[in-house]
Amino acid sequence: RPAATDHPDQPVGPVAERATAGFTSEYAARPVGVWAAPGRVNLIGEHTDYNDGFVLPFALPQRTVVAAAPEQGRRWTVWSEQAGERISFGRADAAEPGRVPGWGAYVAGVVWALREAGHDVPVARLAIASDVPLGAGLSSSAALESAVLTALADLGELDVPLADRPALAQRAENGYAGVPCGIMDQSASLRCQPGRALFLDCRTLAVEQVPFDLAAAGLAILVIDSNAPHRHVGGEYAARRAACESAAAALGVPALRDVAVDRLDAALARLDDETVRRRVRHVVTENQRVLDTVELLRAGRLAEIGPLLTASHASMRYDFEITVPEVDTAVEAALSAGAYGARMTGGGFGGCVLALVDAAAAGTVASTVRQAYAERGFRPPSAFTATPGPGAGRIG
Ligand code: GAF
Repeated sequence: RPAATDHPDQPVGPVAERATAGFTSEYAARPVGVWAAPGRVNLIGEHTDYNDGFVLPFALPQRTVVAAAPEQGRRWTVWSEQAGERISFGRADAAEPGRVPGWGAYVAGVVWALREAGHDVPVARLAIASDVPLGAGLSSSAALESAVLTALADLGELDVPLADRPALAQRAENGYAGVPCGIMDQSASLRCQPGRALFLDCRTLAVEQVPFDLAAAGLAILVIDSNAPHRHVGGEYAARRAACESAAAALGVPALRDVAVDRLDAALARLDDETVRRRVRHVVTENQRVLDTVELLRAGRLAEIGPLLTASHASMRYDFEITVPEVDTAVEAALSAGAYGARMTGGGFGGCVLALVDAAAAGTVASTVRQAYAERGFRPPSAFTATPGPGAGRIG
């Protein structure tokens, strides 16, 4: 029976060929199927997901591919091209968070989360290849979780509705790998559609597939990898999350989502810590910027979202304090070269910047950013243009 997530129209690209070839050489057998899940770029709505707020990501064409087949034995075996190694784990390992370390935790975590939810997860052999850049804030871990989840659900014919999958993949990351992320990245990887941005209400998990046809508007999203070295990302992320949660408690609301933007000043007046006030202001105004962006996209006014993107960056820079000099430089240089708007995307402290540009200007904007980097002695950035691709599904 066809899975709900099938995308038979997807071409089997080089990554899929590498996963399949890897499977064949590692296991001396053919996979029974091939599944893929994308990385993501978040158009707007940063650090709003764990505040029960709004996000608007789209799927990248870059994907993580899993070639897989069921296995008679008792251990899951997983080969990763990127890691250059093969690991295996049994039921006991998958029953106890932390027993499988490193990249394998994201695979064992999916088995764990599915089993915890009562599913009879098939034992399998997997081979994984990916062209989602690692550690660039483009959700390589969510792509891995989502690809593995989609593959195992199909292989075992598990009854896991698409709408329930992001929470399972997030649980793998929170509960097994120990990363306190929100639900955005897994939702993007699993639920995005080509040519659309995914408007997600992180409280109700309601989604709207918002038209985002850049090419038709003569526009492009330039993704610039800041190449900034990672700086305490995990600890800072957890600290921002804790500050938001304690502010919500102090304000007597379930989450910062419940602070209305027209009541923001009154709410801020009730908080005595200046840093916490700025954190709250970011989240509340960022939620409103997502809503405003969605309104413009619904009306087909794509270029007009530029100022919202740039305002989002300023909010992350001065209020949430999650940017670094490399990303600020990339944003400023992109704007100086004529971008409609630019902002850091993802959790922060490095990672990528996105710039909304005329399609014909993408090269000029990228070279202006490179030049600004050279002047400041930063490691050269890399850049590519991104079009919204499909979410996770079976591709072979
Ligand atoms: C990371 C997290 F994984 C997401 O859940 C989200 O909080 C994001 O940072 C910030 O918007 O990607």
